[in-house]
Amino acid sequence: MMSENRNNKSAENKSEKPSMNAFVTIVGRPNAGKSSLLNALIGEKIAAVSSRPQTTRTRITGVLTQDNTQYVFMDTPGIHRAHNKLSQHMVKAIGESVEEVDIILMMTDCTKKVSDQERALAESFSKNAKTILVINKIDLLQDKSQLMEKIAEYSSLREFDEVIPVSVLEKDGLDIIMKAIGKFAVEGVHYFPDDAVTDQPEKVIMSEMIREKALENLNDEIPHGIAVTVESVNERDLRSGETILDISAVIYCEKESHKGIVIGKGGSMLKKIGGEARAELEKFFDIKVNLQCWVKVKEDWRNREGLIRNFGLS
Ligand SMILES: Nc1nc2c(ncn2[C@@H]2O[C@H](COP(=O)(O)OP(=O)(O)OP(=O)(O)O)[C@@H](O)[C@H]2O)c(=O)[nH]1
Ligand SMILES: [Mg+2]
Repeated sequence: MMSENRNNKSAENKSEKPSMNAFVTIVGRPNAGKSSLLNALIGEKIAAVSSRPQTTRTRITGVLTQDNTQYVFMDTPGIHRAHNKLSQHMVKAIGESVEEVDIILMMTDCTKKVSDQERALAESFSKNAKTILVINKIDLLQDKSQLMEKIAEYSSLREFDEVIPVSVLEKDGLDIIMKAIGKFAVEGVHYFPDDAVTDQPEKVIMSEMIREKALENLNDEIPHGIAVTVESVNERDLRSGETILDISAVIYCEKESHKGIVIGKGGSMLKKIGGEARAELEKFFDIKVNLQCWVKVKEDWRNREGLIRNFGLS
């Protein structure tokens, strides 16, 4: 994984304690803040986050090694009713994620009522799993008595081992989550190098960063029909002695009429998306980036298995 090379995080603490691991699957309603939590816990932004529901499309693994324990977090798409073939793959990924895991972290949004999907999800957890209910976005609550109501409401979903109200945005309560997870860690090998943050291929991390910027900048029905692929990544030495990363990406949309919107007047929208993505890529990979984005149309790709597979979404 190249992101390891360009993004070295060295584990300094070698100890005599036994090797431990904790596998944590993060599930819950769309837009609850699951990917935000993943990023916050591992301290690196590897998962796309946006104000739009159904941002995450596949399972994303984040890794954090602290002392003798390796935490492996699996972020999943928000649970929803499948309405196209892509959705079916997303829902399947959630089902597979909760089948045989050690620790399930179910995330909810305290500004929302319990949904039927959340009920069904909570019932589908394996009996042996340790379950942690995380009630997110408490920064949005006006008064704390509402929080008690929410805790009672959500706790009725099932018997959770832990119930933790947090604000991921304000990094409030994250230490309590880590403490709870730490209690459920078991003796076992570290499946990832201790300096790894993810097993996502570098090109996938890049394309997700670009897609996130497209999601945030585009209005209406276009965002969910967007897919991004990174076609090439090349390092080039500049005369100044600096190295630059040339990245070529394609933003796919579903309709010819959407293409013009993604490009924008005089290329303004594409420039904005590309500029924001470049800034984030430079930060993550710690290298100067030259990003070229192209826009192409793949009619109705969310209902075409071959294309879904090509985009790495099945
Ligand atoms: N106010 C507030 N907003 C939050 C908090 N945590 C996350 N958000 C916002 O909620 C939105 C959704 O966050 P995501 O992390 O993408 O949510 P998700 O659960 O991964 O969503 P899907 O991938 O669509 O299932 C983003 O706009 C976040 O900035 C929080 O603690 N408080
Ligand atoms: Mg997400």
